[in-house]
Amino acid sequence: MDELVTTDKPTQQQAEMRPYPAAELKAAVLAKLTYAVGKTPGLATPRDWFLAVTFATRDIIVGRWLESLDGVYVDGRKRVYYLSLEFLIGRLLFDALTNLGVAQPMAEALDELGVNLADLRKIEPDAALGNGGLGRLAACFMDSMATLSIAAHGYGIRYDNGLFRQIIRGGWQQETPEDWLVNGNPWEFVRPEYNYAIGFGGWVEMVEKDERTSHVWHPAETVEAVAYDTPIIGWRGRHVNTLRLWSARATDPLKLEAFNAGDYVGAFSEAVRAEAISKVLYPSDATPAGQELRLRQEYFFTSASLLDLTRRHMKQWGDVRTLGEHAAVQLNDTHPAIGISELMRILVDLNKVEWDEAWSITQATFSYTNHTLLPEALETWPVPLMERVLPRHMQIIYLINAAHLDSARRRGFVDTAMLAGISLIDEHAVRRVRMGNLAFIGSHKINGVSALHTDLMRKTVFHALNSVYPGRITNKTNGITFRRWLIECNPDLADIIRSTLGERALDDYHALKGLAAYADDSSLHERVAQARRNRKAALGRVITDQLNLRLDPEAMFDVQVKRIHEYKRQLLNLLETVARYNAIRANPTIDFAPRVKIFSGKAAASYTQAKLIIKLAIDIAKVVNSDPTVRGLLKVVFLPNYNVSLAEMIMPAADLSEQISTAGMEASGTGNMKMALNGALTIGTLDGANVEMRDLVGDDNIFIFGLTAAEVESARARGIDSTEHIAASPILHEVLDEIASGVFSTDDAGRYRGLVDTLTHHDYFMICADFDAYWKTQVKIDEAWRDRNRWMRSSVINTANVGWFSSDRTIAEYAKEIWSAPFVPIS
Ligand code: 26Q
Repeated sequence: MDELVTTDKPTQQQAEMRPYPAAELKAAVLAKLTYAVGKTPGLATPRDWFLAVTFATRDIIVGRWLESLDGVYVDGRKRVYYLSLEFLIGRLLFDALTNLGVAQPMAEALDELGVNLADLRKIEPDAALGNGGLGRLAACFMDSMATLSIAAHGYGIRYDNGLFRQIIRGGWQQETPEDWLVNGNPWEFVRPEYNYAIGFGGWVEMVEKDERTSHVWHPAETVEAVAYDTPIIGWRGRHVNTLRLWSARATDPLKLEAFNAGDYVGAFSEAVRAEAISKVLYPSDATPAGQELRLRQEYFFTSASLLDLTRRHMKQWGDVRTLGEHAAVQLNDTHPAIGISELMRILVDLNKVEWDEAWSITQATFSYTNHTLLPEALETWPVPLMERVLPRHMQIIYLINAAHLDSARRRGFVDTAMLAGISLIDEHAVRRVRMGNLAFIGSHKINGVSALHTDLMRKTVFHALNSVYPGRITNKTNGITFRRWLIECNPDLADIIRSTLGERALDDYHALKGLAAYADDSSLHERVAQARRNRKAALGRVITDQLNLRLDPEAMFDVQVKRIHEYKRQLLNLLETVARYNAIRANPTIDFAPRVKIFSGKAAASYTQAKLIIKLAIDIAKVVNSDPTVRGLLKVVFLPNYNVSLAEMIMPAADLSEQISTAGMEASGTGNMKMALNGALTIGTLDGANVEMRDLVGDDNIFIFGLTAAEVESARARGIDSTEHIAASPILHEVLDEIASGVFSTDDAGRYRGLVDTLTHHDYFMICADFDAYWKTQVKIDEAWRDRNRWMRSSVINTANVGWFSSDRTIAEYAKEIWSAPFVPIS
């Protein structure tokens, strides 16, 4: 059992949820329909009902929210601030109902009104304020922080347009805007009283007074940040936190002079520029955008958040110098790293704190999570851009850097190349500010998101900084919230767990382990198999609706869903798909298990190669699915517009989970955890959290293949020509020849020639090197699938043993080892 870490433990432990009988909920929904929506039941559209139910649910939450806010203020417990440019939350209604424990009575109440809750659930748009793993992690963390009664605040941007909607035209991805706010957002509360003027550009004035030099920044432009709050309720409704998202508003919405002079467009142009800051989420995942607007977004939300949290601190404690004792600020990657220099500005320029003391406060307050080692995703900003947009911050960064390099030299680090490596400024070509180094030196702890990734952080990007500041890097392996990724998305499996292990197993992730005792229980197998069949049938209906394709629910569902990226190697899976297709056609008696290969994921709009991979998946699907000689042994599906809601359909329907990134490149992965929890077996490389997963479930219950991270490194050092691998593998050879020669692209035979050429001569992601091992492992999986008992045993062990991947465990570790913040374990 976890323990409270500090003595200032929450004293205001909130009361248990009281039961909400269906009759009471029915009356509440009808009242909301009348007075908040303004409709009678006879005239209400499904959306009206959705709003009425949401408002009624929100009322229950708000009561508990205000109590939580009060409780935190009264007991003065340390607050945690999670700064993230992305929160990929998805839908909230069913999540809230589940956490409040009222999903069942609400469904009954609605039944009596002739309304179906499952249908209403689908009306809510997905809040897709994130790209992928990093944004979804922030959402899972918000759930776990509320669940553990941590006094946490999430801070981010209220984008008018979240991640684009992916549509497929002629097999190609096209992006269309996702306007999730068009019909309003019933969950949010606008707080016009919390607004901050955020400055950009201008100049810095030096003022000498009383033998003290101070600096006054005169921004050329200011944009107002306005707060919108969403309550985030934890499991069993014990505690409610706030997600505060900032929206940009022009300080001066209209230039009246220009308007009066007839320049109607020009009169609004400054407002348009200001408000562009919260218009749209950058749709790139690990590929830097590098534009000025991105920097403006980063500074906008970071500055607003720090001004807001220092205001709150001053109100409660009255002394800015104690900030680090009462507040922990977690930087979700480097996107809010400009906050290091912003807090220094707030302390030194605005509150007249001495530099050295301000630096200690800053380091005590901040900590930083790194989510990727890909060199192209490590943020750096050109110095000239920083000087223009944030002139005072650039000065502060130079001062921090000078002190940092001085102290390193004093401690004996005198090697010039080493000092160049730890500097905040990259001096190659155009000078650039390294945001990772800034986040590192301004934080007391830096963490990676899986054991392997943290180890590689120490050995590669942060090797030099780690020797100057040993012990600062720590590992916090990612987790997922079991509320959304088990209880809500797989109610049948949750029921099996509840009836087998008791309600406790849904509270305490350790208790899930008890399921392992039933790993050979044939009646449990039968129930688990039935639950899976139900989820596969449900996903099958979605696929039939969208793609007009019928699937056999008895076939193995082989799933790879995630952002499309070369390092994630959807291409390796596609090569295997073609090899399987060839084998089935060549051998009429082959005893492959019937399989459905399911792909889903978005490509960054500008990532040509990723878009070509989507096209290839769809081209292959077309050929395979229409070939009668395949005899139902193989189907290929690309499901468009992957998002949180679609993931909730897919995760519990997976039999096989594909986690096949080039070793050393996937920081953690979290989809791997979602599928294993729901009983899928994993085929994967020793990468990210797959390594911990193997340790948890054991070698017999996971299929590991391929080069290790160390082997990838040495293979790359030797050179990466694949000619030998291809020559040694007739299967791979045939597949590549077919793809290159246009077997899957008869309308444009040369479409994939370049792609195959890259695989042959510049195979940076080691697809050819790993192909044979992958193929052999897939054949082993066909054998394992035929032994139903063995497969079900492994499936049950997967569910039982991955309890450790609960984000409650991850957050408890952050609270103890990074934030020193108190929390209450839930059981
Ligand atoms: C950087 C600069 C400019 C513009 C955009 C970016 C940018 C945007 C998004 C850089 C990185 C990201 C996203 C990274 C991400 O999602 N990483 C994933 O984080 C997960 C949670 O820790 C891990 O499980 C995944 O392995 C990791 O890929």
